[in-house]
Amino acid sequence: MVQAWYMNNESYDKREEHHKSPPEYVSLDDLFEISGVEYYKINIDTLKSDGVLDKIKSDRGYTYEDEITISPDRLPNYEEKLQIFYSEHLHTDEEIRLCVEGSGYFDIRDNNDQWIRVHVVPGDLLIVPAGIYHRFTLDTKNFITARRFFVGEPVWTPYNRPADEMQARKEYIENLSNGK
Ligand code: KMT
Ligand code: NI
Repeated sequence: MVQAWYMNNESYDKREEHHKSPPEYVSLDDLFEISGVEYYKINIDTLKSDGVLDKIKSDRGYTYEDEITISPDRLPNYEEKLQIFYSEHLHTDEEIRLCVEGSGYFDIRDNNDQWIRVHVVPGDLLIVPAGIYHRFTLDTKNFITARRFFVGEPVWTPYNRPADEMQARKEYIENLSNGK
């Protein structure tokens, strides 16, 4: 099951949990309130027939879909890619990921600029809004397969922080303060 918690800010291996002491968990409702990150639970076994994913795709207009596996022996230029994924960045569009195998961490900046670590496992669909600062890493199991969705032709470009002057950033801040 997905879990989210505030990170300690220590610099040891990013693949570890980085819990605070004592741990400080964040509910999915609170996660949405303070960051705009949305979560859906998908049943991987019935995904083709139960219509849940299909409804999300049609409601939100996701027309593009592919799959990415991140592991030392499955992803070309693995080290370089992981470094890019883990550099704090934003996108001009939503980042939509459904974990279908393995696991990993999406780190999300909350409305006080604190890191929340979201541990995704199979069945977890995360929608990271345009303009939010975030990053991704594998956990100590070093393996994830995720489906990626997009509205129209995909643009995966990361804009590293600082990107405060970007329109997507400004709109994100505006939407968050309006509770959208
Ligand atoms: C990204 O953009 O951060 C990625 O595609 C990596 C995460 S997908 C499990
Ligand atoms: Ni990203």
